[in-house]
Amino acid sequence: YNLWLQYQKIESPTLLPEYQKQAGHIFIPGKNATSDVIEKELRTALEAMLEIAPQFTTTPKQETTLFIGTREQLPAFTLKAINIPWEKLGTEGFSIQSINQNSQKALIITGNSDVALLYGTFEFLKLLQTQQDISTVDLTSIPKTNIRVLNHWDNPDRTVERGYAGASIWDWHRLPGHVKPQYVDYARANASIGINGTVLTNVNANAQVLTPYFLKKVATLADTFRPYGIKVYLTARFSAPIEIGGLDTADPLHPEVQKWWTEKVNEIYEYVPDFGGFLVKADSEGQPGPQNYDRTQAEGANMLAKALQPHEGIVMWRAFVYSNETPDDRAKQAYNEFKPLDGKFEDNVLVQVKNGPIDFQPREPFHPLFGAMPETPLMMEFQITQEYLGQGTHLVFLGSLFEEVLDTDTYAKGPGSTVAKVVEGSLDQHALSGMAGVSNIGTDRNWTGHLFGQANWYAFGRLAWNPDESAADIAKEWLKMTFSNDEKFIRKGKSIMLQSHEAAVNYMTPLGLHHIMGWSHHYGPGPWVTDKHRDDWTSTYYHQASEDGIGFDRTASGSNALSQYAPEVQQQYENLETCPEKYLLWFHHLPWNYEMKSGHSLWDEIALHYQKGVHQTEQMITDWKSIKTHVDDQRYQQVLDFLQIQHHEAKWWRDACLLYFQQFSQMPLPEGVTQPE
Ligand code: GCW
Repeated sequence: YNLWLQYQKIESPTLLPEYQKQAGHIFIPGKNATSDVIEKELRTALEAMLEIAPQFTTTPKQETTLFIGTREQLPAFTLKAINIPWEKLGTEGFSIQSINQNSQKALIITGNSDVALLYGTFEFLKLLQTQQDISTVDLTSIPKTNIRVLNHWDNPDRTVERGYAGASIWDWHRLPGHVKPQYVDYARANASIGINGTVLTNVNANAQVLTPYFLKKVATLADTFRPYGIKVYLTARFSAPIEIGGLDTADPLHPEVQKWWTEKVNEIYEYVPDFGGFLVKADSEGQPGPQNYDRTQAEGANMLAKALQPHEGIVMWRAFVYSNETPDDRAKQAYNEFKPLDGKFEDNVLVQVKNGPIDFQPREPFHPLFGAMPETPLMMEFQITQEYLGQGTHLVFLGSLFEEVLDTDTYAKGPGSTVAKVVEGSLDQHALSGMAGVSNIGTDRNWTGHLFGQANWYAFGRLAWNPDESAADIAKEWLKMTFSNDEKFIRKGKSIMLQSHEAAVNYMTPLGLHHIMGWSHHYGPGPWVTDKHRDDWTSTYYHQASEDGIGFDRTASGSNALSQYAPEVQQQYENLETCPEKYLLWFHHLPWNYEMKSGHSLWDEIALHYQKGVHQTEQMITDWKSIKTHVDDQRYQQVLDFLQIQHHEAKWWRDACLLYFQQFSQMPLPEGVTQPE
């Protein structure tokens, strides 16, 4: 339940006294909700980790060893001793510096706002949790994106779309009367990793969430989160003026509709004075949108943006727009819809783009919109909940997936134009920038269903703050804070986490295969589905397996989705010599006997990847068993059970996919691959 804020007792005989000394007397001059929160967190953490009850003071004393204040609050002698890039810190960045003071060490945590101090405090606690040397700290941390939000796909009836961790944590029925302690812990956890916003409602939710009945409840959540620097946002169903407003149109250019939204927004700000804004899914999977009125996505987004502008709210307009009726490759549709609109959005609109062009697959190449809309801030949308990645039972560390996407070069402005730079806004100098993560949180006691799902929430927050952070470092930090600082434990734990994503890709969708999961629920294999519902939802559509080979031709001879990327990327991916094999069947349709770099035939290589995935899950079990002594029984056993399920299901994936594809390849399984029973 305590996530990465376990605050375990520091056992080290050298560190403990040092930490105790440093954290014993704390100066916090602030007198507001956020400084109260800082004090409370320090009390809880220091008592647990150091077994001390720290003394707090609002005026500096001789014995003060830890100073937590803004530039205006810090005593002059500390200001003289530190060197802070105040301007650069902005409103959320912080510095922690150690200075010599009356022959003792003093630590200064500072920033330009109370929330920055809270972030700095969590960083300080992390230094203790991960047992760092604090005698010579000099660190500055500034978020590289300014909107770092969770997207809850939580419905008003408390079901969670694609949620695998119980019901929605928003207990609407008991709000606003009852504020669950869990809301506070949610805010603490998020603040500790720099998340500063939450979209409370599902992108598919109906307009009900904008009615006063709900807004009252939303206001209570906003009040609870505010001291932690977290703003609330809501999803806005495009047809709300009809559904709850009694109008007969939702046409964004209709004055009545504009007036309705303006009034609705004004009303929301009466409940929540610092409301963040709207997240919108329009013209996609049955959701209404501007297309219903022959208007563009920009016209739709701008109408809402204008209503929000007087309040400094923003619109996060999703680019997940496609139609199954369009015969064109689904991977191309969002780009075709949005690219021509670059530069046409109001300043307070961000276009929110999923990491890949289809839909949160175990692995996708980056979305071609990244780098293609220089005039528009593009937000990254990652999925933390594991819809296509084993849901509530598979251990898949998504830090690796996020890192892979962020590090990829779009070549939009020549080499080095990584997706991270697009998202940070640094490539095109945008004032707004952001990252959204589809939440994996629910009412399960451990929040995320699978214990290691916590690591994905954690990794998302850390990468939203700094998209250049390394997944390996994040995994290490998380393991230390969640379990133990023991070196062997960390080594093995890291090995489990860092190979887990590749393992899942191997046993689910190796070499660029995608969307071959069971229809609709997306759990388990289903490459055979011949679905009557929608052409593009049949799994056969995505893998295109037949006697002549396998893979989706997205080169010029096929759908030509490749033409949506910068020329450098195009050339690299269209050429079989240079196309990374991990994307091979995403872009190419190849014969079963096509010779891979390894010398194996394509068929053999596919089979060997499935087998490797199975082996990797076995290795994960062995590694986990080897660190049993470092984990309490309950957590140990849950993870072990799930790893065993995962191993079993990796075999299911391998056998199902190989038997299915073998009908077309007509080739025997290579040596080393287990024959399905
Ligand atoms: O992949 C699909 C999911 C839907 C989801 C949609 C989206 C919220 O299967 O459950 O709806 O993506 O991102 O809008």
